[in-house]
Amino acid sequence: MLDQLDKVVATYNADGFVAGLPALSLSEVEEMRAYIEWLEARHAPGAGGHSLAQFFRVNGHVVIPALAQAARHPTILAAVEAILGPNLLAWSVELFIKEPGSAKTVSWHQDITYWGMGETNDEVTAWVALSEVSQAAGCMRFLPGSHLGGVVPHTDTFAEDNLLSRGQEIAGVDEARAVYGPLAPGQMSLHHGRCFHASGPNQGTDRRIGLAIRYVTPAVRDHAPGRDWAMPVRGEVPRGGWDCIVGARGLFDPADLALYDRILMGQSAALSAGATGKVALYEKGSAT
Ligand SMILES: O=C(O)CCC(=O)C(=O)O
Repeated sequence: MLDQLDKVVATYNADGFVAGLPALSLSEVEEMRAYIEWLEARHAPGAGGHSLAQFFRVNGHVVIPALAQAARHPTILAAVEAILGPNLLAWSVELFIKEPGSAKTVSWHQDITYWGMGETNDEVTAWVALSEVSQAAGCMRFLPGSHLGGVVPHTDTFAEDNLLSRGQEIAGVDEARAVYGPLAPGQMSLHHGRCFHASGPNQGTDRRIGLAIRYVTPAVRDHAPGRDWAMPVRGEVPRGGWDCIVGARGLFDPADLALYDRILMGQSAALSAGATGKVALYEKGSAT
């Protein structure tokens, strides 16, 4: 196992991503998917002035216990710890869902551009497949080695079929060098916040469901301005820097809903910085 993790770290350091790693068992996938679909059937309006769709895309772990729990999964944490070290916090838990036949895509981007964390290496996203995430289903593709440079300019497009908050995109990516990262249900990829990545439409017959968990270390806050919130999941709880949260206490708990508002308000300035239009995803009442 340790030997395998060494290889994972070496690939991640060289390429900025690694795909096809085991994360959840098939029964865990089934349980999580069934729960997500139960929420969609019963709780689509959401709570506290936020739609379920917004909770799914932004900080779901603050109000939905199963998403907070997923960020503590030992198999995922073992791989993330091999990359980031023993002290880990979950900054965000999100779902990226593409319905079968949907034209939704994700343009080429670097995650960290608008996170208000500078260009840190102390973060990684674990993206876990909760369905078959093949090339036809619109899996992610990555540009190997692109994390080794800095953050490059992004242009807001606000394109309707773009799943990103402002449809931001990097121009002129050499797509011929891109590598697809297909995943079987329960597998995950890990990617660096500066690694260029994108994904195409879902041309399959099933939903494409991905659970993206963004991990950071205490060190991220040493040089970042303002304040920010994260949920310690392994190792020491930071004594400063981060505003530490425990994660959802119950589904849409009133205290968590109030915290959700504070976090969204606190983070939205960075997440919407420099936008050429309204970034609805980070506004209360977003139907996203
Ligand atoms: O789900 C996708 O296709 C893209 C997800 C993504 O950009 C991310 O997790 O950083």
